[in-house]
Amino acid sequence: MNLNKIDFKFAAGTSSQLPQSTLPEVVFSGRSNVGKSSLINKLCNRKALARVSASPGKTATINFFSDDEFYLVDLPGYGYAKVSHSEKKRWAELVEGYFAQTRSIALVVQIIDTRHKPSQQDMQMLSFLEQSGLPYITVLTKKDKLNKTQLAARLSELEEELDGLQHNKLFPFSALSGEGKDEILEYIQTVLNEFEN
Ligand SMILES: Nc1nc2c(ncn2[C@@H]2O[C@H](COP(=O)(O)OP(=O)(O)O)[C@@H](O)[C@H]2O)c(=O)[nH]1
Ligand SMILES: [Mg+2]
Repeated sequence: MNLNKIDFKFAAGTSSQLPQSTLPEVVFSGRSNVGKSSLINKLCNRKALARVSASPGKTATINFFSDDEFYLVDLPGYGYAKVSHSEKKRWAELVEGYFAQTRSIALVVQIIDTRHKPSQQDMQMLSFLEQSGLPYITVLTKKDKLNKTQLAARLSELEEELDGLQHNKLFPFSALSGEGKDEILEYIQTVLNEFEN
């Protein structure tokens, strides 16, 4: 994995536009505005590889980035209240279509805001991942918005909120300070190495 070489490759707006899965894929999923683009940019050391937006709900395509060794797959954020019914349907067709295809998914990075109880859609996504048997981790974003005591409290609450999700691995992260970045990158690298063999 050579993150300095990573570049945008293509965007799919419907599942029929999805490119064939020719390389291992690391997939990023989460609610709109959770910090997904900020995480991707930080991991890749780039300012605007994935656009960071203050107005959520704009990314409605699955975006593929690659260094020619693996794909970084950016799913459109869910849970944005202001999108139309037809847009929600398109979102569902696209994301369900992606996971229904035979793809080389090496890892799903599910992203949750450290501060908040996982939403119903977060929980749906996590149970889907659990049942599918896909390898996944959970990144907890915006940890800088909590002090040490609050963070410790949220982490213990999350253990209960995510109870039953046995394989869940939690990675607290801050896009501001970069805390958690090295651990996440190391995990992704290990998974990609194992996936190759
Ligand atoms: N304080 C703080 N703000 C963040 C962090 N990650 C994202 N944000 C902010 O949250 C907003 C949404 O971020 P973005 O990456 O566009 O979220 P996305 O919609 O999930 O891609 C932006 O204003 C970011 O600057 C973080 O770790 N800490
Ligand atoms: Mg985004």
